[in-house]
Amino acid sequence: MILAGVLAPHPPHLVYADNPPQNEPRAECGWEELRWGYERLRKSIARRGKPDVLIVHSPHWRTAAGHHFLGVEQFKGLSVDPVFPNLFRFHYDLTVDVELARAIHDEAAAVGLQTKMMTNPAFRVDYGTITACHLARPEWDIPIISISSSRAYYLFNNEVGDAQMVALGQATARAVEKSGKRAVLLASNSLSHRHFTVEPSLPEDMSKEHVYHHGQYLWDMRLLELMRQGKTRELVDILPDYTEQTVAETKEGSLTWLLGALGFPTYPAEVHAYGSVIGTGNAIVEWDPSLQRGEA
Ligand code: 2X7
Ligand code: FE2
Repeated sequence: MILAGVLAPHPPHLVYADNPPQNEPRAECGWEELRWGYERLRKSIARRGKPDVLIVHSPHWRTAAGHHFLGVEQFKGLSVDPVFPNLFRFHYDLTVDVELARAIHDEAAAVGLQTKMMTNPAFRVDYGTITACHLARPEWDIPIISISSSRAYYLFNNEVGDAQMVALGQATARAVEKSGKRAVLLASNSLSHRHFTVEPSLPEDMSKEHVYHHGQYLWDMRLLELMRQGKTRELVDILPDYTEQTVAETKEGSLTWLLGALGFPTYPAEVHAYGSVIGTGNAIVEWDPSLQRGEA
């Protein structure tokens, strides 16, 4: 079953400011609202017991053709953010639930999506995967599945991209149900994405952090309000325009995948936090499917 669905943004700044032993750079503080939001998320999920697997869709593993899945049981290495190598140099050692990854792959292929298992053991796992998984569960004590972002939005258009991601989400949900495992789904994308092009000399200087543009802030609030009201079909209807107007990271498809997997929730989502990182909009939002099932 899907234990929780989460919009789990991945600015490396949040890991940097948390100072985990795996990350080389050290920070004084920073982006507390978002980091405390992740704390609230972790507590909320913990109340439902230990998940069996985290399934993440990442905007920073970009594959030229189709949807790819990590397909090796263990990955160990150093992940460096190419734009912020001063903030994120993270030593990871993670396990993958290859059996369930393959089951999602097969469900997706069966409905005509182009798919591939990634079986190169020397592959370097991207920071969108690592950051979202780390912030959702810093213990790294359960296996993960990572799904790449295809180029459908760019090669065709936002509507085609969203349609593919709904199908991929539905395939993910079918495979999870058949497996009997308790999965947490992480859509690793930020929201609005116009941002500053110059970093302050002290990256965690919060006197320099703010929303980049009021127009894109209003768009983010509109989206979050629809989530809070359980109007996710309406949300997906306006998503192509939202993505265009705010240069949003929803163009990588993670949020649409999540809503497809959750079957377009009509129950309210819990917004644990909203905050800006170098001007981008980031929200930590949780859907608890037991509300739909009437268990809560
Ligand atoms: O990848 C990101 C992001 N999505 C948002 C903010 C800052 C950095 O990296
Ligand atoms: Fe990003």
